[in-house]
Amino acid sequence: MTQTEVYEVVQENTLLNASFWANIALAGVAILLFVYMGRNVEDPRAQLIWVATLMVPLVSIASYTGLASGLTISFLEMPSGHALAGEEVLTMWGRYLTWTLSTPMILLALGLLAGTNLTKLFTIITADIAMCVTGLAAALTTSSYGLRWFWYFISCTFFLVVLYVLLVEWPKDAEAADTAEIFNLLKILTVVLWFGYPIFWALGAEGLAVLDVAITSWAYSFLDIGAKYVFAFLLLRWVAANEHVIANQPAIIGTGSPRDPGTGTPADD
Ligand code: RET
Repeated sequence: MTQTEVYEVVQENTLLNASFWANIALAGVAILLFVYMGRNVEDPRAQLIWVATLMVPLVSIASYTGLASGLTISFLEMPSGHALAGEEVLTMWGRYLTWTLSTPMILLALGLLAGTNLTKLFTIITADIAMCVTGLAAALTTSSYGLRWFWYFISCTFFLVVLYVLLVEWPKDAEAADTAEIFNLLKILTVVLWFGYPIFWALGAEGLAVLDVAITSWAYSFLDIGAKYVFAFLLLRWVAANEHVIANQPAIIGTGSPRDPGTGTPADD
């Protein structure tokens, strides 16, 4: 199918098309709102949280425009064993690709809030990118049904690493950083909503094909609204009001802040 043909299919499926445009509109509003909310943030670390959060709707606009234009959607023939074997199934692979960019931003913002160290941040972000890329591989594999699920399994394994840092490591850090209350709220929101993605993948046309493509797309769009916009709004509102708490955390790497170790008074000897 050519891109124009895919575009026409999207145009004809009103429910699917609406799920894309609703998210484009929402991302536009979110960008303006988040710029406004962070306009007075001055501490470099708090600013980094703000920039990372702002990247989420920016990536989202690109992601949904790719889908709405038919650029990042393909019709793939499912292998034997799949419920729709031999049929061309609409695959929104652009979603998995853009999650590779948006989810690390969410985790960077959360990690900075929790007062993470560089090792944990690196671990969770690499595992998260690997989760998205292997999820993309699961969606694009057409040679073998078993291998589609094997990719899915690999992706879930990376997801477990993400969950471990989120649920075990960062709560301890957040306690020490005095950000436990807001961190725990955002952690629960994130964990609950992120679980929805592999569930809808498994139930949607790419997995067991229990749910129709447009329903799955709306499900992802709703999850996106909570995991991105509600998350980002709560985080930015807190950061704007509690900048000093973030500013007092030790730097992970040089942030340009005068409080960085090494820029203070040299020790007497
Ligand atoms: C896939 C399928 C393979 C198994 C797993 C998945 C997890 C996806 C997640 C996505 C989160 C996306 C967000 C996007 C916001 O922009 C790739 C669906 C584990 C957790 C939060």
